[in-house]
Amino acid sequence: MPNKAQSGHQYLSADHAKSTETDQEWDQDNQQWWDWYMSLAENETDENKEPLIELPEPISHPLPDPAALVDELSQPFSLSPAQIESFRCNGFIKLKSVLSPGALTQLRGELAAMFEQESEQLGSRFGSLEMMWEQNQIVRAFVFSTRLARLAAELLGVAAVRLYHDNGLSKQPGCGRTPWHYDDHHFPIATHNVCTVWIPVQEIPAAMGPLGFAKGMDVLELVKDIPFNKFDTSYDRRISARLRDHDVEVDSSPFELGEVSFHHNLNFHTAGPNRTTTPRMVLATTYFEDGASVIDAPHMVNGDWRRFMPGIEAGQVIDTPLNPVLFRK
Ligand SMILES: O=C(O)CCC(=O)C(=O)O
Ligand SMILES: [Fe+2]
Repeated sequence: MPNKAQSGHQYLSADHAKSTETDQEWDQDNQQWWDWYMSLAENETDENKEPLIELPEPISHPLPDPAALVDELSQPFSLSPAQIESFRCNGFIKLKSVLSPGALTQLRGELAAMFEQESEQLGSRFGSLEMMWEQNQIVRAFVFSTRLARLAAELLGVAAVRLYHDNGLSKQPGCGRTPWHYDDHHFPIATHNVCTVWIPVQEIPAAMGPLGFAKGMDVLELVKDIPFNKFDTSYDRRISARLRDHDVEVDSSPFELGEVSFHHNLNFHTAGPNRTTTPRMVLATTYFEDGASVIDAPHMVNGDWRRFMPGIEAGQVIDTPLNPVLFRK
């Protein structure tokens, strides 16, 4: 049994477990990647003994009719110059009332049904499903939403964005923290014009583990000497300590229903544990600037990236049918 300080070992293949190197590509699936990755988060052992907070089922709002859903997902949501400036300066933005309660109730139903099939195996883990849009028309409508893709393009200040992948994330009741990280470490895309929209499909009170963002595009510079460690929680712990030592502000505020966040791939973020009885379900969709290529040397932290960009090799421009342009000015 690996000890706590070596928690990552048990999730790695024999090949990965035998050295501290991270340059070899990931050799398991995306769910296995998340199981490994979540083991790199430091958790309070005392907190985990407290009972979970009992929450009522999320409210079911009346579903929109299909035409209303299409309309909602395609209408522009207007951003002020101050909001764009805030995203570029802080590396993230939270926007309220981007999606209606009914549309989110509908999306929650679809995600819940997909996770339901897995829930026995999921227990208190961090469930991840991706490329759902290939199979589910409602998820596809959200992933292909021009309202959301336009927001991504306007925040990044680019003419066109493509899809990297969708990601259904269910932080199950009792699941621990998400380790501090920045997504440029995860995505093998050779540009900084990348962002992710994180769409909660129920309210996320503090006890359910909202995504928490470190403010400032300069945070990476502040922590870049801290080495990533694939076996233990040291990276997470040291980033946390560094942010504290430098009084970096962290926004871990709750999410209302209808509120979404966009985070840049250089933004450092984390999430608290889910100490409630309700799974914390979200849809996260990642966009990148049209014209970007795969990095020259993909590595284990890039996970199952070949599944998201089939047939494309290191260094090549990303233009597969699974990475369509979702918005062009
Ligand atoms: O949902 C979480 O806890 C983490 C999600 C995340 O890191 C992301 O969407 O970039
Ligand atoms: Fe992330």
